[in-house]
Amino acid sequence: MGLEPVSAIGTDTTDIAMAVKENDFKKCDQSGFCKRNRAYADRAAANGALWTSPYNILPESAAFENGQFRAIILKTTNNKGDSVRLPITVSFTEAGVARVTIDEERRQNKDIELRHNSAARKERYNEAEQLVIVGGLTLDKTAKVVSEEGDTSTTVQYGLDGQFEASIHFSPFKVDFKRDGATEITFNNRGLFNMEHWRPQGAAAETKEGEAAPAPTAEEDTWWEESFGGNTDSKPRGPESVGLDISFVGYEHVYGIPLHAGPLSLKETRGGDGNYAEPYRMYNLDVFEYILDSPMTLYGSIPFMQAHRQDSTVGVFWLNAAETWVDITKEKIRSNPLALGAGAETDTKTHWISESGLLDVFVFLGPTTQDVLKKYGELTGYTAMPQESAIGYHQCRWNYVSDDDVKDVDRKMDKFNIPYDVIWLDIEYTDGKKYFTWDADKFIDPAGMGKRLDEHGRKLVVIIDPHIKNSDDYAVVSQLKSKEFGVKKKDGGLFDGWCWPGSSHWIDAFNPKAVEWWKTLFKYDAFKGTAENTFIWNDMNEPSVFNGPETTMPKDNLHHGGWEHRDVHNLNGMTFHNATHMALMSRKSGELRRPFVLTRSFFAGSQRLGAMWTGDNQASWDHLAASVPMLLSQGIAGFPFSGADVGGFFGDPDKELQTRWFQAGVFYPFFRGHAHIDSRRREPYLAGEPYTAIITAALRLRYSLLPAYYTAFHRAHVAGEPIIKPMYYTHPNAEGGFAIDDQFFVGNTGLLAKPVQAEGHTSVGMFIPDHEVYYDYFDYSIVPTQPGKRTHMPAPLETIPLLMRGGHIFPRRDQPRRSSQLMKYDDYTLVVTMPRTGSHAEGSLYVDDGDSYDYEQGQYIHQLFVLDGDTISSTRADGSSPPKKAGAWLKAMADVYVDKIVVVGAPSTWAGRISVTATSGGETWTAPLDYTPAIGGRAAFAVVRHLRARAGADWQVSIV
Ligand code: NBV
Repeated sequence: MGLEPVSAIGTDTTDIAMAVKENDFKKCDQSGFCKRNRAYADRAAANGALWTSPYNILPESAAFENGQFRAIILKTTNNKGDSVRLPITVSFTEAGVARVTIDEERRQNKDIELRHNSAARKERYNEAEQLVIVGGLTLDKTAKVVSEEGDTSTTVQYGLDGQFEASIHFSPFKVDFKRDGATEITFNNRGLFNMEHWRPQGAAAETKEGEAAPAPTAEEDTWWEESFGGNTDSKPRGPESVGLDISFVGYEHVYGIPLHAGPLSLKETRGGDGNYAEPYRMYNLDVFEYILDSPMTLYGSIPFMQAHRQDSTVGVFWLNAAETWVDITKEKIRSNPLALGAGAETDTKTHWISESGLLDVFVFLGPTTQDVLKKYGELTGYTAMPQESAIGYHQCRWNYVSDDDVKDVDRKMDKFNIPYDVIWLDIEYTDGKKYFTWDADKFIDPAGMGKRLDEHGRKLVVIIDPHIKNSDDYAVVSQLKSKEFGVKKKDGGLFDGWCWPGSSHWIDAFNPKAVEWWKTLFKYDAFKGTAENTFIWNDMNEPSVFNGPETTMPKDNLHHGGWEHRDVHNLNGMTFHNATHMALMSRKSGELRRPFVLTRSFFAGSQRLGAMWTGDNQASWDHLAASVPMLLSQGIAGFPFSGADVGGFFGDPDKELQTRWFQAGVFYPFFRGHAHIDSRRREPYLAGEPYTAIITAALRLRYSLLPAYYTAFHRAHVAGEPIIKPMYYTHPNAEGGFAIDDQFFVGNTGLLAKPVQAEGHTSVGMFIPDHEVYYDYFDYSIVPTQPGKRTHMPAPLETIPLLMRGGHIFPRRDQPRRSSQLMKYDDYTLVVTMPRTGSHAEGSLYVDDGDSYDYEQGQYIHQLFVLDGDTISSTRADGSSPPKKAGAWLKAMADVYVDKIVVVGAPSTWAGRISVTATSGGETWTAPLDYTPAIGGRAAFAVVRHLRARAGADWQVSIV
């Protein structure tokens, strides 16, 4: 960009941005394979009982051994009885997960030779597992066949105590998955299983020798070639889609398959009042200015779905990286006597359709949402423990224009006492969009800038995109070319397309050697000006290609191993994110630090690599409201480290919107303010009073809750728990909450938040899921509640509706400071909330150095806090012993205390007590206690001060 003024930059880029609109993206009937499979479903429905699926298991091929059922499915392809052989494997894992994999047998027949002399691979894509699955595949050797009905079916019992069963029916092929004898999930019950087998071009019609083949039918005209928006996709392998109906028996709600801008509880997609008319689409695309309440695809996808009814959650994970569509319909059924519970009168029927690849589906039978998430995480990995700073506030805009600008923002945030941890640089920091370079006129001393930030524990994130400028004076591109690390065209030549830098090439991060090369570019001495406190932002990795079909890469492009882009598209973003993640791990030998990499595009497994955000939203109230269900959806799809641009990317939020957005953003797991280059500056200190003060108070709330957030991240890291949790997750039997997606609990703190998401609103109706007592977070008043009903909560602009559920304990750090790093060794406060009945409350604290992997060697503090009657205790949470040798961080933590305990709803028997007795490691001491009786609607509370109980030690406090 050189010396161009900011406004000029803005005009250029916005023009490009505005050019893309909804109609530039495919609907199902503009995507050949989707249309064909939907039509197949329509034909099946129209034929009703007369419809027979042409897929049958060959009884003599069926065998069960060592936790796996194997057989051949015969697909009858025409009325002459010709058939195709499809090997099926149903695997049962030790964790009680079933996996159904169906491939197509390769035929050594020149008829199926590829039409083009294409370099594309001939198998169905079968490498998604290598990139996505990291564990959980050990087979359950105790799984056993419990009934074999001659030639008709095999039933396998598996899972803990043989709780689960899979009944595999042969003719037609169908599988019923059962828990405790009741069918929860069925495959191919509606007969929509469809594997478009390989065939020679022109093979559709039965022609006699010498006769010309008839013109293709409407169904066939997209088999070998397909055009959309002026782009033609050649299909060297012809039709090869895979479709399957998956029904959730007795389940009214389904969730997951992000990223879509719609409600958490997914809608029906076959038209009708309030429903969508299009299936949910998963094909990672740069859909800027996206529309809300839509099944349209966005930047990332996780083909993982859960179904929920009272007290039961089950799930499926569709491991396929090609373009995928999912139709959803719901059908009222007779009451199912075995499947009791609200919502059990409805079946949710889904129809999954992918363009290519294997059929590969994992089935989780619950019964809790957490069981499903834990097992999904064992397979695809859990959220990486973040850099501690990464869960603080991030200040971003497109663009901070110079190093002086960065330093100025940094200074002003301090001047206004506004905490933040990370400042970001968007694409304009580079020399002409050549990543790994700096615009030397504007960023005169990047290293000095980084150093200045480091002085108060702050970090810098710079953007690195996957498009590499095709220019003569750029070493990165010459290396990419000479080493052949770029994505290729269908003819094997290097692919070039158009993106920010103009003509560009794309790194093929599927290629392990390209990843090795990518790593070299991030070394401190290669990417000059970066340092330990520099982290990375990966944008545009869907990939976004301005002149490509649907703003992405042609599907017939080729990747490492000869796979077509069509096969791997949805994995593309993750492979790039992975390359950058690996690169940050190897910037300097001997330095092993946790990377922080934000990605826009993602797939199942991306949670292992960093954070995501919801892309280019708008500065409008409806986009603020849309962010909450989107992030809840990410959380229950195993990728909770997620956020939305606070303030909205496009446009200028008014001050009320900006303030409310911050009040919501403080709860986002990834919390970043960001703005388009054409928008007005909107750093929090510019808002003016009272807004700046209100935003600052919100930010302080986040910072005081960082210990609770970090603890929640640890739960995500070890068990796949969401960071912010929807009602159906925390209250699986509270039916009224199953579709609620505008409020959430934070981790296991019992904090229930419902940020204001509408203009001019000064109150909210908060859904109360249970009989527990709820206290207002800020004034300790007992909120009058009725379970299953909404409670009216006043919420003037300066207020965030936030409740504390009785029975919890959560850690805070109350000393306001400028960054999380400056709080590293601050003392803790514990907040204890007395339950409605009894006097038991629980919570925990997990903390480590927030930067290294030393926690894997026991360098962490993890304490469980319990209130029982008049005693509060802290004990090591996981039963392990502390490490023999404390490292520097753990040593420093020896002087960090739980110094204050606030007990909200303290019993009146504590009135008049003025001290507590603390014991730890044989020592006993006392600390002062203040008891404040209840008054009006406010609960009584007690505060223990100057407790000086070591955060990392076991102790007991008795209020006697
Ligand atoms: O790099 C510029 C922007 C970035 O600010 C935004 O966050 C990304 O989602 N980027 C998209 C490219 C173009 C946006 C119109």
